[in-house]
Amino acid sequence: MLGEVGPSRLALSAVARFANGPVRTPDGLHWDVLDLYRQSLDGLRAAASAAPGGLASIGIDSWAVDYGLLRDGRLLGTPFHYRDEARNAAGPALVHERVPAAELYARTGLQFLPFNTIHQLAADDWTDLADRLLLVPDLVAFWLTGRQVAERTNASTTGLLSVTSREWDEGLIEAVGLPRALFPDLVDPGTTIGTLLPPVAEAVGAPGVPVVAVGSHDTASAVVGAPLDGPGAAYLSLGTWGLVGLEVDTPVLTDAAREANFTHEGGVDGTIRLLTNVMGTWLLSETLRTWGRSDLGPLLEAAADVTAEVPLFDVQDPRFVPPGDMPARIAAWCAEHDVVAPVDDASLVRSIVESLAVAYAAALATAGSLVGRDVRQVHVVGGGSQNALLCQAIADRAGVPVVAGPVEATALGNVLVQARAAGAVDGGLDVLRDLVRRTHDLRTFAPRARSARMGA
Ligand code: LFR
Repeated sequence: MLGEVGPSRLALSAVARFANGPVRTPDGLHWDVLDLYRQSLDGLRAAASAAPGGLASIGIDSWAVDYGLLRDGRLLGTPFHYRDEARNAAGPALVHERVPAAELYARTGLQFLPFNTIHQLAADDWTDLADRLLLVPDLVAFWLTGRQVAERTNASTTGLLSVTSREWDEGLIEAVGLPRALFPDLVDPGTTIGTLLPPVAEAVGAPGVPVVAVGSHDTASAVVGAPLDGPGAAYLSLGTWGLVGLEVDTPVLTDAAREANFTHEGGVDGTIRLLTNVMGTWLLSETLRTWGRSDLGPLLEAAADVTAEVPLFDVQDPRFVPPGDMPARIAAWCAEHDVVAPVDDASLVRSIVESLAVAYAAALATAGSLVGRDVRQVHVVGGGSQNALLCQAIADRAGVPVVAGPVEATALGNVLVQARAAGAVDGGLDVLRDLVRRTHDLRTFAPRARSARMGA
């Protein structure tokens, strides 16, 4: 994405896009990280040639928790995908026998997810071979600049960062038996990581361009790009996952927060995202993949016309996390719970949409009660904000307006942090969000009474 930013200007253009899917080999589920890097270089070349005055800087973000292990600067094997079933089954118990879950929460504030980096590392028998661990955006930054750092927002998803000091929790690293030297120096968003290595600069046609740390966890950048105004504005960053929560200044390390599985992810400018991971559009995309279809639009249209009640199922059931046949898994869930399964494709899609909306509404209510805030509206950002049927269902089920957009909140948050580091904009998150609001069309979905739904 190429961004242009000024005091009253914020524009993005997509110069390249590529698919990034899991690859299964006999030893497990992986990311094709070399293809990701090659595609990134192609994208950077396209961006450099499309930028009128050349590139001012480059910022990298990706999903969280996954990492490459290196020795002497060389990648050891192909990074695992956090949806790998075997590692997720093995890792948590190995950690919990050394450090109880409640202590982990008190130290790191991280919600329990089987794929938190700390759990993955416990199930990874190559950590002894490595002298460095880099999370995915940090790995790409290393290949671009030769500098090894850990960007702090993403580091907060490892389960090894202290929620209070925001430094590596050395006691915890030792308790789980990992070498301290694996973990590089932390940097905050806005810091220059380095400049493109000369051969890279030549390959992409961008000599001397700096790589600047941004909220390298995609959700951190998405929430910068979410035009929240005021404490009553919640967010739902809706892509593969639905990340639902509130931005807070201080941790809420209560039993209630732990039991509700609310996390404390590090945000830009020292903010904290008190949120929980809910299933996202993964259910829809895996359903489409199972059906051999690529276009969700017609299915959503058909789903919108369904007037009969559709079954509601628990989208948080762990069976839906690995890639696979979601229609069959939903049918199995319904059979086990004495619920009549959706009768056709349109009803199945409607059932997914309504079940997701119920889960988001519940998470919004919990977020409000944990912080003691009245949630007045929810900002839905990311690809899922284009799904009008889902946005309306969320408004209806949560009983608050949904403000949908921007679709590219993550890329906007990324370029805004770079632009601020370069001096093109000046101010706190409120100023950055105000610029988003002034430059992007947002669509509001007002909640409807129950009688107005389901075509009644
Ligand atoms: C969203 C996201 C979530 C994280 C999950 C796994 O893309 O980054 O925030 O929990 O992916 O990394």
